[in-house]
Amino acid sequence: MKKAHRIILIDVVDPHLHKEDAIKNLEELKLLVETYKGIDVIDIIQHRTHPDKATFIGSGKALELTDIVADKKINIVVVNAIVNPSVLFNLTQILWTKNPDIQVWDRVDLILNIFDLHAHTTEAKLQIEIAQMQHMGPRMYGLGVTYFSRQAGGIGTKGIGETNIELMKRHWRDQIRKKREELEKISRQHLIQLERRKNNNLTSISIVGYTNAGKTSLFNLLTKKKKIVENALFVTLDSVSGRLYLPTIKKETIVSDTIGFIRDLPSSLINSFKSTLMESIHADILLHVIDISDPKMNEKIEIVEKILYEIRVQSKRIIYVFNKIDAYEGDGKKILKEINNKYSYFSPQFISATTNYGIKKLINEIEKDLKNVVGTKWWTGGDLNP
Ligand SMILES: Nc1nc2c(ncn2[C@@H]2O[C@H](COP(=O)(O)OP(=O)(O)OP(=O)(O)O)[C@@H](O)[C@H]2O)c(=O)[nH]1
Ligand SMILES: [Mg+2]
Repeated sequence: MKKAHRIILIDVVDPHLHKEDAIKNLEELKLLVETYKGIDVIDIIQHRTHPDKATFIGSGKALELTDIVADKKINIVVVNAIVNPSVLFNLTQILWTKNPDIQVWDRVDLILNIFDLHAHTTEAKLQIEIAQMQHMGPRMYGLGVTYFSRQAGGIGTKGIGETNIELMKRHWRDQIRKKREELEKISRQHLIQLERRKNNNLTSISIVGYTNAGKTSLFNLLTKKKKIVENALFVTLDSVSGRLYLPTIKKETIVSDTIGFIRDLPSSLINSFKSTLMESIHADILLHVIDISDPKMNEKIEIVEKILYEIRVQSKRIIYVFNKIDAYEGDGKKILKEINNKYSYFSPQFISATTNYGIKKLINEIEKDLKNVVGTKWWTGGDLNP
């Protein structure tokens, strides 16, 4: 059996951040890490500090970390932030003395590694590879410089290292270009397929939302499929489609489920997932699934809205679907009123994908909205199997 990774989590908290929020952030980090099987969390450090330019956690903590890495035989250090590659490089170099195989990950590395575990299609795999190469690149050159100049006897013989670094960079760039070309081919196919659907007057709806909101559970209900549902983050990575029969108009529409969103996703990462997100970008209607039982609901709604804006969704209609209503513990009437006031533009729907509550009403809303969005042409023709 493969040996488990021994990992330490470092959560660096802005001293101005409220203590409760800091604890919640840490919980999300723990959830993220737990998704990654084969990892033992050996230690967690939550450090309140302003980020240090060189090491992020500060030189004192970095030294402390060196001892922990040695004592507890740690092989992965995860920093819960998105940091400059030079910082990760510096930390790796400091910890190298105790464990030459040490890996220092930031939040993006962690998310990418989780993505890697769940990616099934060639498209998703390629997107992750490219994102990983882009994210790791600068660190690799940095470590390369150190490695080669060490080999060459250190200071004064930098020239040899530099030549090698140039070679490495060129090789790296070529690799990324090749992968991009492969991905572009697949993306073009994907786009052609979407165009064909439109030409056949086929409508589509896409399920989006924060990770773990219950998107796949709703997808399964609507399409009668059996995709994996799990209480973990990023279970779904690819985009899958099914069909939903709309009873009053006696027609089918395509429903797709895709990757969930999370806070602090850098734009570069979102961009590299554009191919997978294509279904959502071009859908006639988006169902934004929200976990109403989550205390951080409002913040998560905002995060999803921001990402939808960043990927430039072209849907003319977004419906807010408040899920897990069965698990809501507060004053039900009050929250319903609040949501209806605040999000009236998005025709809030209240459902439970577990108990089926509200699904019929949601389908009614979808039918009504599709009619408005797509127009009457759609009702009169169209081949369902292009
Ligand atoms: N109580 C309750 N739990 C639900 C409901 N819908 C989904 N869940 C649970 O929420 C968890 C996440 O469900 P998924 O459908 O996998 O969520 P997702 O949004 O697809 O998650 P990712 O693909 O990981 O982003 C699972 O444990 C589900 O059983 C609901 O209506 N009520
Ligand atoms: Mg899912």
